Amino acid sequence: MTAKIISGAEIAREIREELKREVAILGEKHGVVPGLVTILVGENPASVSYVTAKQQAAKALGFYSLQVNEPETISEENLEELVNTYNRNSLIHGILVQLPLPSHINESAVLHAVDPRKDVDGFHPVNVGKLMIGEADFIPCTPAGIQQLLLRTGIETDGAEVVVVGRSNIVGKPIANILLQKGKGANATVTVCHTRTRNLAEHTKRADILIVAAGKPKAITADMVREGAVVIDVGVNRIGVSESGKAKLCGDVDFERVKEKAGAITPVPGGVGPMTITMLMMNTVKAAKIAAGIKP
Ligand code: L34
Repeated sequence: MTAKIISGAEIAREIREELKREVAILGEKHGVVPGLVTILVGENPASVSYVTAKQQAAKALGFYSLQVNEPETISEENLEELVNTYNRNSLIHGILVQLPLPSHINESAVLHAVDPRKDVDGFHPVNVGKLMIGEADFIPCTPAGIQQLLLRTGIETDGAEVVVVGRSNIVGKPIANILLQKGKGANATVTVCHTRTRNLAEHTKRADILIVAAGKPKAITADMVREGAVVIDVGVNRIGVSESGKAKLCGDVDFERVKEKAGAITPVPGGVGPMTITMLMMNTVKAAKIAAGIKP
């Protein structure tokens, strides 16, 4: 079998068109302009590229958007004070602090400083807890993007065996939680595997839907995938630089071989990545609506 390629880039474009119309209506009918600030500490090239893409997307949708760059040496206290400035700024509905942060800064202390109502990343404990009980306002962007990919590709999750590889707070844990909730685009039987899982392949081979966020190139090979399975590759590994100077990327899945066996698969780039950015936009529109007392 040769897999259907699930184009995250294409689905992301579709959703952004929908959002663009929604933002226009918000402005005309309610005088509301969604506001997003993205805070970048240091100059990690991957982070620079992601934050730049987030700003471009925000501008293209007609948001009020601010990019704040801070040096690698900023103190935790000053970073938290900066976050507080935007907690108090009524033009800003969404605050994103790009991760990872330098090692001298306590990441969770900074994430906890974000007002949960402006937490468009869905990383604040209040929002993590709400997600767990099926009352989420803001679902973290990467897992939200994965759920949208499945929904919009018409992939049935109800009763499906989903196997997640990776247990990070950004991807593994939230996607597992999302897909086991009651409801549309969920209702799955979820297994979460990680670095201490005894026989990884034994689990992955059972999956109807295999979601890989291992952070390791080619962690999943063809022999680990069931014939016809849906494979979602969350990995974005930088494996060199092309002649044109652009970063060469690969996922966590051995794409060339797995695509001959899977029923559907997401590419890297052009799969989950663009969806992550789009879900940030969706969450920011939602935050703006909630702040204005409009039903989201
Ligand atoms: N706070 N930090 C916070 N929120 C997030 O949701 C993120 N993440 C992860 C890293 N740190 C974060 C992102 O934004 C990963 N991530 C992310 C965002 C976008 C893309 C990949 C990861 C993306 O657009 N990837 C493109 C390729 C981009 C390139 O060429 O570098 C793709 O097609 O996969």
